Amino acid sequence: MAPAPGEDMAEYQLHCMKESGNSYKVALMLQLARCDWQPVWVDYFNGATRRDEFRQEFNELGEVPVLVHGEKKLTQSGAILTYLADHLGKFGGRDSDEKLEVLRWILFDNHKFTSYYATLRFLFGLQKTGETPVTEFLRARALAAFGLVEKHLADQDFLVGNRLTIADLSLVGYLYYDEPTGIDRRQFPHIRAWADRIAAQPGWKHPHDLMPGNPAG
Ligand SMILES: N[C@@H](CCC(=O)N[C@@H](CS)C(=O)NCC(=O)O)C(=O)O
Repeated sequence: MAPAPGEDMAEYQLHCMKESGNSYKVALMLQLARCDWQPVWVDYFNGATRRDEFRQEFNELGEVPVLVHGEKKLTQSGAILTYLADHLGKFGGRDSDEKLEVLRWILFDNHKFTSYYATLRFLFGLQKTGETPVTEFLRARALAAFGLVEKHLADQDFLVGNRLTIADLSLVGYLYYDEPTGIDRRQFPHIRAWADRIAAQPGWKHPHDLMPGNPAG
């Protein structure tokens, strides 16, 4: 919930909900960087992001996450993570080559890793559509993307530069949720070890412990 007028506001407000791995990417960044931030719950499942007021006030694209930082309203988790890495001087690339490498992984994540996997989880795990040609297609695409990341992580602890960056925070966004997807993640031991490595970072929290769900339960 947004703070009432006059109530103390944190430096950053993250419009989000606990089911959203895209929001979690930003929540985890704020958490690991020990920022002064607060979540603001968005009633996504009752269509809040589709309403004109949300689109006019927060995001013309009709999506969470939205990060409010003073006068700035930022959207797209990859853009927000890049802004925070630059602003905070944390978890970004150390030079222009690393920055490009981080961007490359974030683009891959948004196009092929999160996008297929999160849509599969939404349909199969949350909406419980059962198996359909769409879920089969998404699973095949997600498995291909997982395979590429598994190979990359076979001989390195993190995606870029052997240290935690916003590329890791972006790709790992959906990997702590338990809803069924029909993908057995035990097939991907390097991805599992990498997600555990991120979960071992000081201050790490599960998405459900960082962001609110429906207060009505
Ligand atoms: N590429 C975007 C994806 C954001 C996104 O898809 N957000 C979902 C929730 S996880 C959403 O708000 N969807 C609303 C809709 O599609 O109507 C990002 O990384 O921020």
